Amino acid sequence: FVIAMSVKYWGDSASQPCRTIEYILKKLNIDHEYNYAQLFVVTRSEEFKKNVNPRGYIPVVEVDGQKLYESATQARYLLDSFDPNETLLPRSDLKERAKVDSLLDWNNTTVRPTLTGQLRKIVFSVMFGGPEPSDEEKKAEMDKTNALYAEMEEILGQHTYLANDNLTIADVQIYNEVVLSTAILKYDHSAFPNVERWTKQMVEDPVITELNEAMFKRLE
Ligand SMILES: N[C@@H](CCC(=O)N[C@@H](CS)C(=O)NCC(=O)O)C(=O)O
Repeated sequence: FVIAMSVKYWGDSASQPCRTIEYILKKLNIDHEYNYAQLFVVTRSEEFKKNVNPRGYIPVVEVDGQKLYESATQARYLLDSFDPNETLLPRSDLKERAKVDSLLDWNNTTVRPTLTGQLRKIVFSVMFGGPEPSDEEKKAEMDKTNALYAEMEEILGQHTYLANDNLTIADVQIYNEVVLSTAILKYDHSAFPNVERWTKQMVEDPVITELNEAMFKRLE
């Protein structure tokens, strides 16, 4: 099944979408060249923009000399190319595939803008000398986050994981947003028991635990 391909990766474990790609590289044991590209430092250098990604974002994956941008695209490409199983990302059953694709899209349109949006507004902007958010702004961000978790609670009431009863790459992608936001904001999920159950299931995967540890080390 596996065709010989040359794979290169640029990223940083502090980044949520990077951890999704690192998860795939580790889980499937994909031989690759690893390039540490420190978030906000290397990513903003002219050299990185010139040679790796003109948008200045990580993760970046290169396959046989072709650069791939956007973690959801990279995840699909790597799993479609290297995964002999169809659990993380269904391939032949298009209806099952659509469930996972839909969640990856939902991450880009909603989950990440909500959770990372909140972190930017409440924490990161201040760290970089931006304005302190007002109580009203903080409340608006928290309301959006609570509404998001309510939606996830509903989904996770229907099956064990987000797409179905197996862990898929959409769980990994969305979990990576949830774990960072929860750690920084000390968010309490107890009002959402299915979400809490799901976050506990996710850390039963040793690769998730390993990547969380790498993330926490970077955040120290
Ligand atoms: N939609 C993109 C998001 C990529 C992104 O936002 N990357 C952030 C890290 S999480 C980044 O590289 N930021 C670099 C910077 O701001 O200098 C994806 O899924 O790959």
